[in-house]
Amino acid sequence: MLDNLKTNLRAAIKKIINSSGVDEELIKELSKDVQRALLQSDVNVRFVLEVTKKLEERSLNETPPPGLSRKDHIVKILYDELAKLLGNETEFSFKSGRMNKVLMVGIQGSGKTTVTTKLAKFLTKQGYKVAVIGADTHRPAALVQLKTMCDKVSVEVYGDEKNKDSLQIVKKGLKHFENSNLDIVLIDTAGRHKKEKELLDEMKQINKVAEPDLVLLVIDGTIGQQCFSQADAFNKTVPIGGIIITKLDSSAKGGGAIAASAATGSQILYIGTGERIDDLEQFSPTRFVGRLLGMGDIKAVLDLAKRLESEADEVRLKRISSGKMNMEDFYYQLEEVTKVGSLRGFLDSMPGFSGMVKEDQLDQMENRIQKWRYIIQSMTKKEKADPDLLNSSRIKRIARGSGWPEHEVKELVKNYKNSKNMMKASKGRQMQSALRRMGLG
Ligand SMILES: Nc1nc2c(ncn2[C@@H]2O[C@H](COP(=O)(O)OP(=O)(O)O)[C@@H](O)[C@H]2O)c(=O)[nH]1
Ligand SMILES: [Mg+2]
Repeated sequence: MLDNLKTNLRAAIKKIINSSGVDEELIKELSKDVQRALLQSDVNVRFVLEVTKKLEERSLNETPPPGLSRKDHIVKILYDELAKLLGNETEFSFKSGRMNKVLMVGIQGSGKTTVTTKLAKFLTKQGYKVAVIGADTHRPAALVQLKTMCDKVSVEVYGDEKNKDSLQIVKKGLKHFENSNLDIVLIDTAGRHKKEKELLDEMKQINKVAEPDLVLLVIDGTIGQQCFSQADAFNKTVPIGGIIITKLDSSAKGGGAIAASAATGSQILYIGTGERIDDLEQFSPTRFVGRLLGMGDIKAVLDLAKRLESEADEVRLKRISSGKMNMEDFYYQLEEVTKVGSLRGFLDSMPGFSGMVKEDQLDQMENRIQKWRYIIQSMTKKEKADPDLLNSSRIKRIARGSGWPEHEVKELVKNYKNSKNMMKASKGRQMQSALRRMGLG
């Protein structure tokens, strides 16, 4: 699957790994290689440029965490940016204790019926009780195809060859399964329409009748970046809850298909990778990119990066607790607070903050942190490392840069100093226990 893309990306990485040193020229070359690889896989030009611009910028400007080589850091950046291109990392979860209705939509030949049977098996294996409704009334053989395949995995199919009214079939099918204690019912629909509008109209009606919990759009991956407009057209008619891209085994345009689908904002939930019933995979952007780049190489790098990040945290904590906190550390603490989201618990045990904040002031506090974030971001590296440099002319500049008045900058500096002094007085004990309680220390 996506063999060309895989080969080209890996070749690009190899060039970096085998180079004697990293310089701007090499990064530009990597960027060009990646561009070529993605374009050949039919990824939209705009996405390609976004990815490689980020890749160049970050590779040139970011300092790798101590201990991680510049080369490995660049590979990690490439991995990050590609994964970002392919969408978010969420999973759909079926509600327990009732029948979840899943409507399969897509144009004829996209692979709906095939995916329906694949999914029936996949979900059955996961322990769900699954059944299928065959509502493709346009193709006489459709029901036979569905029944033959579902029989093999002991999944019941409801259908009626003589009935040409797909809405009625859906209604009757849902009634038929009403008391069967099902977890999931998959509804396979038709796609044989001369005009796109007719298909979309029928989808709208079926959607109304079925009231599905999840609408899955099945798209043929061989159409590449055109997936975007197709998904968009469907999405305007029925709210698409997830996308399945098929035929990735036989498509050179798979990369483009995945990127374009992700760009619609809908989650890609599964991919089809062959004609056999087991050729279905749950989709995860990071796992997918990992495999694309050769997980063997990349996983070690990622593990190392993660470990180094946490080691860097330790060094920081030591610095904070010995009273040597700088503005960067202060910023880091603010970030941790918002990341973890338990502002209350954190503030209660932060010297310099506790007592200052009452319950009803929490919102205000969050606004203040946001403000401080902008202000700190307007400081130079030097100023962050040594906030004692902040004289009135620097404060004036920072105020202008951040868009906040000078007294706000001064307020931040005052709080920073308070926090630093108290941290020193308590030898960081309070800070550490707060972090530990949140599983950070
Ligand atoms: N190579 C390949 N072929 C597929 C895949 N999924 C479906 N097909 C083929 O695509 C054709 C149309 O599939 P079908 O399920 O009938 O599409 P529908 O009209 O949307 O129901 C069939 O010949 C399938 O075998 C896939 O992941 N890989
Ligand atoms: Mg079909």
